[in-house]
Amino acid sequence: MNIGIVCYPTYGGSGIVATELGMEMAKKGHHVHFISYSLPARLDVTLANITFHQVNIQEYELFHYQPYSLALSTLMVDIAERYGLDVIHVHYAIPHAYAAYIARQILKERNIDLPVITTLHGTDITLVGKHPVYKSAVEFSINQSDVVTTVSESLKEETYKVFNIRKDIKVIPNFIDTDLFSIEGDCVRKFFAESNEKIVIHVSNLRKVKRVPDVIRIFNSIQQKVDSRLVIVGEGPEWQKAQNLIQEFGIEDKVRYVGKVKNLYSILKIADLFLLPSQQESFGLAALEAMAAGVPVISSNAGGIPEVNLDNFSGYVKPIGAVEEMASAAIDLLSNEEKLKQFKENAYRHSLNFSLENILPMYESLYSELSKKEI
Ligand code: GMT
Repeated sequence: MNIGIVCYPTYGGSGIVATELGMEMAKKGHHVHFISYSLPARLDVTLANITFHQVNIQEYELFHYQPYSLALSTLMVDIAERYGLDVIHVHYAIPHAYAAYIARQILKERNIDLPVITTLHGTDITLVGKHPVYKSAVEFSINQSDVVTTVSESLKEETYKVFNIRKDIKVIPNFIDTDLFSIEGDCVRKFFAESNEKIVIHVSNLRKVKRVPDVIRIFNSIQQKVDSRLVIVGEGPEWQKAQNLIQEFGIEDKVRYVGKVKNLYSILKIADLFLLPSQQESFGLAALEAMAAGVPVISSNAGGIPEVNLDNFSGYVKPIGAVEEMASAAIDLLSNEEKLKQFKENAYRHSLNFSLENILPMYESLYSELSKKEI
């Protein structure tokens, strides 16, 4: 099959899921065409059957905002014609689903049928998509997609609540390549903490929805009771605010900021606990990655997180903003070696439910149904 995948190239979860999905399909012998404004962060272009197509924007002084959707639709049309795409799968509705609708209409005039799958990832519904400036166009393009999927039950419910959707939405949870996370990373542990110290970790794009100041507050309480260090991975606008709090608490020597990392797996492997106190989270891919590395999670109960992190099993799930509750759950877990060992094992075991082998066939059968081709 010839599959088109449209995604954001950044470190955000939607781009990561799209990239991993495309690379797996390529490994199975399908030709996968990635379309984005720059090379997706985790895309390995040295793999066979993968082509990357960059959306090029022509700058013109008349435009205050360059028309990205137009350039994207045009590129989709070109690629569909040139490579005979069987299906196009867009990740994140804005503006990808809208651009796919236009591309499809153009192709129809040329007697080409291009089925469209739209996967909704979270903020394209819960934060950006429902805003009145986008709502009608987002609702329209979701309804025009041949198949719509969400990454959690919670996001599906939210989509029906926010928009007038006339289609069945299919839930296909996010997945991970569990083999990647099974590598040993203990050798780097000594660069992050003393042997008697526990390592607490947070990985995100440090945006407001992640409640990064809560991460610092929770850790501040933890380090008063448990010898520990905090490792922060990622880049984003809330880092400055977090730094101010770190200084205010006087815990600079206990917090290590590493920015974006290539080898996330090996850093996750050295951690004892993952913090995800988000305001909104349709799924929480970062938590799942931690669990696959055998790291329990203390999280909020936002959106789809409770479908990933099981309360009192793979970690603890507390109300959004309940910093002290999260801190005492963390202290309890980190102070009890037996329990911590059990929760690490539970986290890993539960992550296997979201393995590539379990989830990929769901996408494969969608592609096959829509293109009327055997996979
Ligand atoms: O906000 C982010 O973390 C990035 C965002 C994205 O679209 O890239 O993540 C969303 O999609 C991820 C992959 O499906 C989910 O794991 C995240 O929970 C979701 N983020 C939010 O809903 C805030």
